[in-house]
Amino acid sequence: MPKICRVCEKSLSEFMTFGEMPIANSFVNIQEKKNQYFYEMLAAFCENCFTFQLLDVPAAEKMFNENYAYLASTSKEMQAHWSQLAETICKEFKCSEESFIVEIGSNDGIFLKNIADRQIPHLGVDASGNVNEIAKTKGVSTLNAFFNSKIAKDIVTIHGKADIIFSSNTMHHIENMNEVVKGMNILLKDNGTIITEDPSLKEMIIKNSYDQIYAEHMYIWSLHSVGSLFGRYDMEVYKIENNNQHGGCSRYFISRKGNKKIEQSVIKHLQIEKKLELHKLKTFLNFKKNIDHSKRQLRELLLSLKDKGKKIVGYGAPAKSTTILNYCEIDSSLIEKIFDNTSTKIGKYTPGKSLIPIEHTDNFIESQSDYALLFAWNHQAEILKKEKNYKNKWIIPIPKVKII
Ligand code: JHZ
Ligand code: ZN
Repeated sequence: MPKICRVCEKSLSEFMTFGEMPIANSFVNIQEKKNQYFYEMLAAFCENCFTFQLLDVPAAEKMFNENYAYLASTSKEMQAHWSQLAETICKEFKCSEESFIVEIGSNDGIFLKNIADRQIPHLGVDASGNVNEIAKTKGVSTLNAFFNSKIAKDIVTIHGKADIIFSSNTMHHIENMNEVVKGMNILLKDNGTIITEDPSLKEMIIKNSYDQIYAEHMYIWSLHSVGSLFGRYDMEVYKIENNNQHGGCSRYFISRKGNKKIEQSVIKHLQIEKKLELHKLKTFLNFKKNIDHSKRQLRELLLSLKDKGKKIVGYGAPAKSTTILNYCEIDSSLIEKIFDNTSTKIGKYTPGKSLIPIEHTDNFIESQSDYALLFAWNHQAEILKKEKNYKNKWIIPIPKVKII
């Protein structure tokens, strides 16, 4: 039976298995170690609408619930990033007390806090109750729900339509994206703007950052595929911006068709994607080869260091580390512990077969390791600055396995 694309319902081309995977953000405690949920992580590409996606993924409630481990505000750099964007959006779209901004996937309020501080009417919708509660403490109004067309109608009834629908690092987490875009279509004013930001397929292919792929990241979007998705609802991308967050993200500005002039950035970006052949299956077959190569290199390096009696720890336990650890078959015999500053992860173990204990980053220096594998490679500058007293070696896993 061919598998069907979630966006356009045509047949998918499966190009790779990562093997058995746990849910990336489901860090486990001692009692949960033996009773984990696994699924086979299979990657596929749709040659019709150009969407990169995973095949079967765990039910949304298994991934986004009261125990959701990722707190966006753990990084100062991320706080600055969203505060700057809020300022830009407020200026560019002349937001005022008359405006209404809705965020889908508002996490701990890292973005909407900046909107709330300006007294602009807003609403954050997030499926994970624990992060909603944190957002509320920052003065952010939130709704604990999975966004869909029903929720969109309810919001319109209570608050009216939105001038801006914002969504960062969320569009790649939601299985039924047609339902989300239907909801956006209901919620958006005729001249409103949708702004979404997600890890970019272009950057993932260039950097070989396969660790962006895990169940929660069931899509990695490109301008080609975002265009296909919103095109189904008579909307189009009129502007695109790129930044280095999370290893390389694209920010899409979307309006109803013909409402805004298509900017040069869109035309240029489409050309770059075509040059990289992001619309062709052969690119993903080649990606698979590069991923296999990276696994071999990382394992060989860790095994040879262990042979020499070196002590190796990890730094950062991002969701991304679940893919690297499980796909590269790394456990606590190779990496003793991982240091991370997230309260919801400390004292737990990395999920799946890796089961590496996580400790607070305050204990990093005194652990006296010879090598620290930087799983949070996208925060390299911030972390190396913070840990300037660490005098030994770092192993950087992405884009190429290297020691610095
Ligand atoms: P970080 C998350 O990905 C999950 P992750 C999610 N699926 C998503 O889409 C993206 O974000 C947006 C730690 N750390 O940001 C904190 C330190 O310990 O790369 C985090 O556990 N010290 C929602 O999980 C991890 O590293 C530090 O100084 O891949 C980084 O996770 C810093 C800066 C981070 O996101
Ligand atoms: Zn498709």
